[in-house]
Amino acid sequence: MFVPREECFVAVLKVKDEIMQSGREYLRQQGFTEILPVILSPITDPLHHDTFDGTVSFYGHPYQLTKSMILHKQIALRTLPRIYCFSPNVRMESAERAGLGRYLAEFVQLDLEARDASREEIMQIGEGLVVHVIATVINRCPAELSRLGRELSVPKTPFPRITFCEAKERFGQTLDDSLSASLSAPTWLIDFPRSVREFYDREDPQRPDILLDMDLIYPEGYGEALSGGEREHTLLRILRRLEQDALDKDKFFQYLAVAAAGIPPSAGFGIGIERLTRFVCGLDQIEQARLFPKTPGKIGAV
Ligand code: ASN
Repeated sequence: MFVPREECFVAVLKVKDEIMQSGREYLRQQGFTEILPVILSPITDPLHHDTFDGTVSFYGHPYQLTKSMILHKQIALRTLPRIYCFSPNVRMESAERAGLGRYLAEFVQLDLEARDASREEIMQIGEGLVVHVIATVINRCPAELSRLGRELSVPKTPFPRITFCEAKERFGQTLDDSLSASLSAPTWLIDFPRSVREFYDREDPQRPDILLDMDLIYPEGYGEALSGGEREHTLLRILRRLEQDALDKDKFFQYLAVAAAGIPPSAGFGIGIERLTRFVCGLDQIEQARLFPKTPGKIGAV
C-alpha cells in the first residue's frame, strides 16, 4: 500500500510525543523531578571526540552551547535527589559522520541523574524506562506503527550485557555498528577503558583504567541509544582525571569550585530522543525523526 510521506511524518511525530510523555510518566513514578535545560554556559561536556565548539561572546566572556548537561546534572543534585531534563544539545560533528544516519548537530537527550545511585541501579532505571516507553507506544499508537510498517516487541529484562573488551575482540574497531547489527534485543555495553571516555565517568576503584559506565546499544543496526555511568565527584579525583585527559583546569573553574564545596556521588545517563524515535519507528535516517533537522556537513536547513 502506498503511504504518502507526510502521513508517515505525522505518525513519527505522534509516536515521538508519546515517547516523551511516557518517559515523563515513568520518571515521575520513580521519584525524579524535571528541571529546565541549560543552553548557554561557561562550562559544558568536553566530549571525547572532536566537534566544532559553539561559542558565544557573553559580555566578552566565552559561553558555550550545551554539548551535554552532565556537569549541571551533578551540580543540580545538591538540591534535589533525582532529576531529569529534556536537554537540547548542540554538537557540530565533522561532515564524515553524516553518512552513518544517526548524528544530528542539534538533538535532544532525556538526561537524568540520581544521587547515591550505583551503576546497577541506574541500569535498572534505564531498562524500566525503555520497556515502559516501548510498551506504551505499542499500546497507544497501533495505527501509527502500522502506517510506518513497524513491528515492535517489548524487550525482556534484564537486558543482556557485553564488556567493551569482549565486544572489541569480537567486532574490532567498528564495534558499535557491528555489535548493533548482530543484536536482536537492546544490549548493554559496559566497562569502557578510561582512554576512550570522558573525565567525569567514575574509574572502578578495584580495576584501575576501567570505568563504571555503560552504553545501551539498539539491535538491528540502529546503534547507540544511551550512555552514562557512575561519576567522579571528589575534587581530588576530578582534578586527576582532568590532568590525565590533558584538559585545561581553568576552563572548568566554576565546576571545580562547586566540587570543592561538595558534589554528591551519583550515577545517570542520557538517552537520545531522536535516536529512540528512529528505533521505535524503524526509520532509515535520523533526520526523519524530527522537524528542522541539522545533519552534519549540510548547511541551509532552518
Ligand atoms: N548524557 C551523558 C551522560 O549522562 C553524557 C553525554 O551525552 N555525553 O553520561
